[in-house]
Amino acid sequence: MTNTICAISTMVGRAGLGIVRMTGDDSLNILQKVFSNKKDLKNRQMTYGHIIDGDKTVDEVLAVYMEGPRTYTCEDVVEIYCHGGIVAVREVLNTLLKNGASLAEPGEFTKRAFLNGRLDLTQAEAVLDLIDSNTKMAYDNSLKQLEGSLSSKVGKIHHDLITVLASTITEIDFPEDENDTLTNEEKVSLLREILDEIGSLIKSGQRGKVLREGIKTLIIGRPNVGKSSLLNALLKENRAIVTDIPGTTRDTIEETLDLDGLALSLIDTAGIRDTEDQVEQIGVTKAREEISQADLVLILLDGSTGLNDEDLDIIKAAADKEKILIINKVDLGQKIDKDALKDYRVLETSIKENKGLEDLQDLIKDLFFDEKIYSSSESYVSNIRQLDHLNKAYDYLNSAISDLEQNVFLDLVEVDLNLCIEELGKITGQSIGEDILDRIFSEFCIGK
Ligand SMILES: Nc1nc2c(ncn2[C@@H]2O[C@H](COP(=O)(O)OP(=O)(O)OP(=O)(O)O)[C@@H](O)[C@H]2O)c(=O)[nH]1
Ligand SMILES: [Mg+2]
Repeated sequence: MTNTICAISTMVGRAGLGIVRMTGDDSLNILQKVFSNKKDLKNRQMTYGHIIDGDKTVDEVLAVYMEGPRTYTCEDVVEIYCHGGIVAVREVLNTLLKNGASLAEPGEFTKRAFLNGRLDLTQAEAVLDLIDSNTKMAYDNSLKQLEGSLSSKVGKIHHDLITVLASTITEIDFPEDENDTLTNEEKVSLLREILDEIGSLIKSGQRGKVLREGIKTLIIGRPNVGKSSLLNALLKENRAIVTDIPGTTRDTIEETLDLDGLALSLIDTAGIRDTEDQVEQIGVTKAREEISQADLVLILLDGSTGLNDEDLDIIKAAADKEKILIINKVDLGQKIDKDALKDYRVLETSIKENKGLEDLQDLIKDLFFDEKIYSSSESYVSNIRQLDHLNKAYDYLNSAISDLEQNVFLDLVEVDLNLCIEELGKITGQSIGEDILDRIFSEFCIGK
């Protein structure tokens, strides 16, 4: 017997419809208690009626009952399509709670799908990514992962490792029996292939991070160089206040831009200078701190005034960062000696006259985005948890290979291979603890 849980699965707010969902052994029974038209209910068929609480009508709805195991959770599922807004959905939910269902935890529906074997962990995580995606490309990647592209890759690696492990164990247990086992050289060459595959999955993680989280792009520079103007021009809206008074922006402003499927998380900052103004000073400190977190730093310079020490100081602060130097206000003349900046990527713009912005966007795309790679059918490792297990698996495998090459005890090789296999199992969820599972699913929204 599983307990029966329920939740609102749609956004609570002004909307035409809302969906309340329930899963567990008692789902049908509870629906029958609260549904006016229970006699017409049939498996997998939408039925019209009212949700009732005693003699009170709660809402006019469509309800469907789906018998497990061919459902999202593999258990019996009920969905009630009621009116949207904030009242109807809550009232329907309350009625279910009153009649024996309990409130679902975040991600509990998907967790049940995982525990009942319908999804593995990479697929369950893909559900979360799918909901969270804010560009089409991130969405497509999640969809591939949901269909099992990452699981099947990891599964193949897992399978190949077991072959080597089995041969190693046979060799340990029956040292005289040489026919059935792989030679050391054969093992090393197989394991090297597997190591390469894990390595390329790890590399895909960098791209996956960009897809999932976007590129954190910091706009930084002296006061009044046009940082907020750049933010507005890229977003094509007047998001930040622009004036000719230096020190206009005092706090950081963050907005997302979809650059042909690549999410840029743009951050406009307070112009960097020494200032007596306390509020502005906090903004300046914050701007400097943001540099360490950024994936890309756009440093704005004022072409009409030339370079000064403050500019050089800002460039230095972003020394180890991917960056683009933007000489702005070239409509007022260009006094910066570009030779002094020859080590950097430099662009000229006039935000006022809308010049150079296309070039800037193209350059960013070139830097982060290899269209051939992204549009291929490959899927990417998209989260830190998966990447962490892959890195550990890589290290264990590396050490197994060097043990084999140095002809040390096979028992040590066996240990490393086992540890490597265990790490891979954690990616798909075969070998993972309850506490970790709880943590993963707690990131979900309620009702999924
Ligand atoms: N002529 C000219 N003026 C520009 C250009 N870009 C921005 N400006 C003007 O420069 C002034 C400052 O622009 P902002 O975008 O507020 O500058 P900021 O870097 O955000 O300034 P702070 O927030 O004070 O650090 C405004 O009057 C803009 O209209 C440009 O390309 N050419
Ligand atoms: Mg500003």
